[in-house]
Amino acid sequence: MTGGVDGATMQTAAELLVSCLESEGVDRVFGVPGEEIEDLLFSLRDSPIRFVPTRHEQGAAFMADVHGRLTGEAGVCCSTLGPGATNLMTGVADAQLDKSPVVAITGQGGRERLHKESHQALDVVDIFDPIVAWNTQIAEPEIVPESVRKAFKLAEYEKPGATHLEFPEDVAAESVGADPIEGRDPVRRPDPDDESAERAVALIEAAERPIILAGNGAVRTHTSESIRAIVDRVGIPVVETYMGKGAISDREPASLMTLDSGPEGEAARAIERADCVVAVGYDIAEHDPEGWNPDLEKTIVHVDYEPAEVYRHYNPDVEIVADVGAALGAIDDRLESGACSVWCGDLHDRLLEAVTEPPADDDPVTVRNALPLLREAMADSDVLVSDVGSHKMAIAQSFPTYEPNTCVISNGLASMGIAVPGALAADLAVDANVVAGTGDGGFLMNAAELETASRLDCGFTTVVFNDDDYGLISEKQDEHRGEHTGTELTNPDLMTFAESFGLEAYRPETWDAVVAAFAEAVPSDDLSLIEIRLD
Ligand SMILES: Cc1ncc(C[n+]2csc(CCOP(=O)(O)OP(=O)(O)O)c2C)c(N)n1
Ligand SMILES: [Mg+2]
Repeated sequence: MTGGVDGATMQTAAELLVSCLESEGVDRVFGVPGEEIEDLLFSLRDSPIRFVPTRHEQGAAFMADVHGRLTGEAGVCCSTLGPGATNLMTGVADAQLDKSPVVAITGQGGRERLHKESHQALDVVDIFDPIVAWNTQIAEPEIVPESVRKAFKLAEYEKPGATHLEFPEDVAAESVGADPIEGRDPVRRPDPDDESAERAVALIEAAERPIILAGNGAVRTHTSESIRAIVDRVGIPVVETYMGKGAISDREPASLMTLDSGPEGEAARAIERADCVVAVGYDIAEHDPEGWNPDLEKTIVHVDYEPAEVYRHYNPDVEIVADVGAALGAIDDRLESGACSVWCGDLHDRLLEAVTEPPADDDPVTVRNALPLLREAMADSDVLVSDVGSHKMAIAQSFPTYEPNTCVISNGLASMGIAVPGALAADLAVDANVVAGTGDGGFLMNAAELETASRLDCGFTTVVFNDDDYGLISEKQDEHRGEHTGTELTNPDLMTFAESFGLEAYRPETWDAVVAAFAEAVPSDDLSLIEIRLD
């Protein structure tokens, strides 16, 4: 039946919303069902898009988050109203602060009951407002196409983030005649202006110890090639934030790995010594510049899609606001070859050697000692998704990364519980082996998603670094007060636990056994769990 806008077929608003998702290229929606999204679920059933029921809305949002981060295309998660929506929030907030494109859809009661106290009804648009880039209620069926297009456009546009659509159940069931609005080519940003590029180059050439600080945006916008071109020609060293890992291969002699890498954070000391910092796609939410610019003495060149945040310790001398790759190209075109002498001596060699050296037989079982063995078992293009805790600091600082987007770390919201659902999403998104590296605390927050993974026939490895503790918090309290409290945990038998989900389970007791477990589990197409009991 036709009769809508320009003769469009009449359908329910839920069917139209699903057509709009199809038009955006969505192939999966992660979520937990509820009565108020019944029309949406049946419309999804009748479409090529797969609805993936998860065990918790937070897991669904983390899956969308990591999908968005790895592909640049918005991941989609959905929930019912009230409790479903509040459960979804942490993963949505993680996407927003980690600048990962996510579209969240929540159901809502019918409009006839939203003006009064009503079962499970919360003002979800209001609650989500501070944690998303854009947010609306789909209050009329006719606005479905514009709402969905806008949600995807704003989620995926640099800098990406989360958007939210609320879909009341009575709207979902109404009949409407409208077609999706097709997305066009991605919006391109202008090239940098000559004056900014020339000023940046003059500052870099005048510096004695310039350095590139590559942030999350450098990975997200695939600028590795442009960074490499500059590095190759002028010999400038590069240090990465945790979320910038892989912006340049850690095999490159110019790489100083991440901030704080090396014994006693030698890489951090290198950036402290630098007199000019070229910050590429650097997000303040990820790493406080006060750490590397405490005395406000550094010259700063800001290269990003957006102007710099106003921040006393990050007040750039020049801001190149443009397409990041084009901005780096403009700098590269103007820099004299060899303009920046390599001033970090053999720091790269020492850093890389320290993190690739396998442990000796009697070395203690620590995350840092296990990482060279894990690195050895993983190909350059395999993906490690880290959880948040003490193990994350070790992974960020000591897991050499050779390609962009192969070490996924949440360092904006830095929420525990991302690794297992994140690894599931990575396993679906990339053609490579995937490993979740997690602490015991974060693991059990979303371990139920192992069932989702097994139902989807995923094949990734979860490595649980088990210290029966919220370890990072103990460490911090010990540093501050010489003692800790409120952090000790007990755990179930993780072997039995993993096996009950149908996983292969390993608890290696020696370094040789760790090597063997990694070698068997990582390339396997089955789900597996390796428990590393820390000393
Ligand atoms: C959702 C959430 N809750 C609390 C915190 C604060 N926090 C940061 S690290 C950490 C401990 C993590 O423990 P575990 O997962 O066992 O990792 P470990 O530090 O032991 O390696 C906590 C509680 C957080 N970042 N996210
Ligand atoms: Mg722990």
